[in-house]
Amino acid sequence: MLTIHGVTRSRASRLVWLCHELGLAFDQVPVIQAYRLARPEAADAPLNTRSPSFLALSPMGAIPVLEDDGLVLAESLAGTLYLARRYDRDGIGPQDAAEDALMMQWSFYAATAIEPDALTILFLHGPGRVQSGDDAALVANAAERLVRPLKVLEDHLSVHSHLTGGRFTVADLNMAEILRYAQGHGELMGQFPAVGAWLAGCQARPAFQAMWQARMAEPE
Ligand SMILES: N[C@@H](CCC(=O)N[C@@H](CS)C(=O)NCC(=O)O)C(=O)O
Repeated sequence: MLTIHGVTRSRASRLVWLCHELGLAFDQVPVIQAYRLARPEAADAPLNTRSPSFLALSPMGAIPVLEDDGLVLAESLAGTLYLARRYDRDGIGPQDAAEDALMMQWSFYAATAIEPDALTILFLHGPGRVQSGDDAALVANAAERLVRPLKVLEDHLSVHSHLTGGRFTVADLNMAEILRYAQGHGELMGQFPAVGAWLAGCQARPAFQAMWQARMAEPE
């Protein structure tokens, strides 16, 4: 049995979505981010990323952690790429080494060229958030830096239905979950209609919806 350590309101969403795509049953241990707790070290604090028992499993001290038959993976994208390869269904995983490389390429591009600035937008640009001048400048810089990778995606998705292989794969899932962080920036995303249409298609999938329902059911 697979175990996902981490609440769904975290990067664990990637693993939860993929397990639904692949039809995989999993246990979920609701480890929460320490920064969301007032006193994560308190004896009565819920299991969190600073809890000794969690740190014993993963010294990196972040969620999600995926466990499968003794294998422990503490990077979300290592987890999704592993699951797609090991338990492929409907070609969500790679069919050969070249596809494998392309799926890694898009996933690493998402994590390096997009995720840091997209997270800035998620944390500082949310609806109803009062923005100080400093925050507004950080968001503007992040949005400006995202134009280049989003243009790369826009050009690609204007001529391809998906990132690779002409079908929905783990590369689309990894990219979509990372791009979601910037989705609240309508002015930025509105410049890239092909990206918007592709993202809407990813998020319309029943497996995404199942993950989203679980995520919304968790306390904020
Ligand atoms: N690169 C890591 C990042 C993991 C990460 O930063 N996770 C956040 C939650 S989404 C976390 O656990 N933060 C709490 C903490 O660092 O204590 C991955 O993709 O798995």
